[in-house]
Amino acid sequence: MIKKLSAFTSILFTSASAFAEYGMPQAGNNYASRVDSLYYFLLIASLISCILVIGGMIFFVFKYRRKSEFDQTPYISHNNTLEFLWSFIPFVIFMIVFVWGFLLFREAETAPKNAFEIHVYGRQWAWDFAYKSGKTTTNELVVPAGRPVKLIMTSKDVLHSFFIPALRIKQDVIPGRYTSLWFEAEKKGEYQVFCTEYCGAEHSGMLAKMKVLSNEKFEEWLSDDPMKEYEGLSLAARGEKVVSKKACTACHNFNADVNGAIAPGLKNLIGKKRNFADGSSMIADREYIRESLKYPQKKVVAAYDGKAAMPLIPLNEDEITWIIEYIKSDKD
Ligand code: HEC
Ligand SMILES: [Cu+2]
Repeated sequence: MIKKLSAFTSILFTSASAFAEYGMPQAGNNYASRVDSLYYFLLIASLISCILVIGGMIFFVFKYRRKSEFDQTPYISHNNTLEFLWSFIPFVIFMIVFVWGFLLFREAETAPKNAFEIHVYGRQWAWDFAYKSGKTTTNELVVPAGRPVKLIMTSKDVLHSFFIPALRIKQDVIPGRYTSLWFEAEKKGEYQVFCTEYCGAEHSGMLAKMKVLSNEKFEEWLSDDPMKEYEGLSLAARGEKVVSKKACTACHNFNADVNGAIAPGLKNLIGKKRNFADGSSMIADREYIRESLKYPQKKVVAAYDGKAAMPLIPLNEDEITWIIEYIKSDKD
């Protein structure tokens, strides 16, 4: 008996955990759990109404079906009590959902005054982050745990949308205007960030990681020497690191010299002839690469006129040198 019971409970637990996989993604803070509660309330309320309405329909179809030729439909004009109940009860449920949703929405919309601010730029197809200390990252949002964080966001090209499923928040990122998003991450760890507004060919690759660190670790990270990760590397190897960190590789293939679907292949670019959209042409040199990075729209390669544009990605002089060395280097 006890054996059977424990077998039964273990089946119950495994199916419950299997069900959890189809349920909500992990909740990174208390706000996320409260959004889930509202969702479950809606789910259960809908399930109960669904059973009542469809069950009632099936019941009446059977009970009042025409049993003989002489069956007559009874004449019913109305029923005050019933009509009141089936209007008033849904009204109460709707009002609960509205007020509950409104309170959560208002909380998500009003950032505390002392929030730690981080600038976010969406671009085809990466997320750039800029901290007030001057630190910048791409596709890596590092935040302190247990401290309100406010993201001030804009787009460098088209419409994007910043979505952190674990925190149950998302917000459109719009060219030519600022939008914001705030949250307080409670649990340390790594979370996925998505772009949820279709923004072109590589939209599905527009992913970022959010790293939640303890406050001390975060302060340490923020004041870290940005050159540390390049120590001991050749200039070309640093360039390779930069182009992958800045997500140039979302558009360019650095190991091929043929034109890709989205952007030119950049292998052995120096010394190659380039034709531009304005009809001019030149032999690519260092100066041209530098100009392509600093003023991407100045010379547009003819084959890509009117297609995905090269975005302006902030790079310092060191990084530009490394990228040029990387483009020049042998890659086989
Ligand atoms: C959204 C896609 C995209 C991203 C990201 C991107 N580029 Fe480009 N890039 C282009 C396109 C399209 C062109 C061709 C049109 C033009 O010349 O402006 C181009 C042109 C260039 C050129 C001139 C190429 C030639 O064949 O003449 C260089 C050099 C270049 N990009 C380097 C980079 C580097 C380095 C990065 C990262 C810091 C980068 N690009 C990021 C799309 C992109
Ligand atoms: Cu996007």
